[in-house]
Amino acid sequence: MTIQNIIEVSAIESRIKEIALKVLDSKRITPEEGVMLYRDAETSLLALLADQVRKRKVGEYVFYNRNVHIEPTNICVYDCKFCSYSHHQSKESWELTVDEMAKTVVNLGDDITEVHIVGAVHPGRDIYYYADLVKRVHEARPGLHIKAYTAIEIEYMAQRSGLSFEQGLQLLKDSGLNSLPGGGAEIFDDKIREQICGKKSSTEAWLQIHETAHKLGIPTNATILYGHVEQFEHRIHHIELLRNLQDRTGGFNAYIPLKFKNKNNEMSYIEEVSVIEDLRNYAVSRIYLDNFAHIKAYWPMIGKEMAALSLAFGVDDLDGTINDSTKIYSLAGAGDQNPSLNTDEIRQLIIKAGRIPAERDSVYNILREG
Ligand code: V47
Ligand code: SF4
Repeated sequence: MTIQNIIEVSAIESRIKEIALKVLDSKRITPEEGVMLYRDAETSLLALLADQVRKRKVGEYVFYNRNVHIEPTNICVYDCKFCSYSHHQSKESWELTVDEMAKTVVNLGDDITEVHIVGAVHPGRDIYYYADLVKRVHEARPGLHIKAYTAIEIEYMAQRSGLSFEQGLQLLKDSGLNSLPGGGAEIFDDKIREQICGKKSSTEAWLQIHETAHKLGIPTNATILYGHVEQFEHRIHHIELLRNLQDRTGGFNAYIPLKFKNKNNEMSYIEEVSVIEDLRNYAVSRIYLDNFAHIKAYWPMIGKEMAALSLAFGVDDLDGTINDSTKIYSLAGAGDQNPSLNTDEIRQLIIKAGRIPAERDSVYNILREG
């Protein structure tokens, strides 16, 4: 090592130390500092800092809920390069009828508290179709929380029906919709977005739909699709926009990093990032998003072992006990091909990690502790 190298290394170490002290002192870090953490911080330090932030937010609780996923169709007007799910890739088209979906809900066990409805963007369906679906689900099980439709689906259905985002969201809310999932955010940098999903909604539209939802009293989640062609700067830019919006509205419940999976899609030539990178990404997200209450690990995507590990890197929420209907990830090569964990298995996983299981409803009220 040259003297120049030694001076540079020690300058980086002292900057990282300054950032760490800021985090421990509950101070907000800047985008530049976020990038430095991604690039230069030791993994053990990231774990320690993320754990501190997590403790301040939720203590020792790890949340889970009882939910099911319904995917209405895989027929899509878009053709995102990372997608293994739409009919363009799977070469098989399918769509469920409203009757079929309502029947699924009628047959659910009494313990299920949430239904998550997300699918592809069907060219033939307008907002009245989707409002009717929500209404039928609500009528079938009035107590069930309906988390439905990504901003991408909402943009298309509202525009197709000649409604503004606000009018469309209000119609869905009046029909029984309770919250929006976080999908479709992908990556907010315009150039990378153009590269991986050029035709679909812009960053601006995604943020506008979530801001409008918050204004109407509809809470939402946020995601990122990471681990493909983006750089650390793009991930920070993404969470910076989310942090700014959350400062204005407070309407986000949880942030869910989604790791790019490379099977059966047009981006299969890209190698998936390592599990260490996944853990580092959870940690930096937890540290950076100081105004988000929850960081969620989507275990059907990363597998049960990784989900357990993620709890040491800032994660406090394991998505619910999902039935086997989630095709978005199994088709893209996710570890758990039949993603189902019963509540006892989830609770055991949390207890083994030294934390307190907390069954929650969809807005994080605790229904059962321990
Ligand atoms: O937006 C698609 C992602 C998302 C791939 O809000 C892929 O609680 C990885 O948003 N590799 C939809 N990811 C799912 C989603 C979600 C999931 C769980 C919980 C919540 C919530 C929301 O799935 C898409 C896209 O980013 N996705 N293909 C792939 N190959
Ligand atoms: Fe369609 Fe969603 Fe797949 Fe894009 S990611 S092609 S919008 S189903």
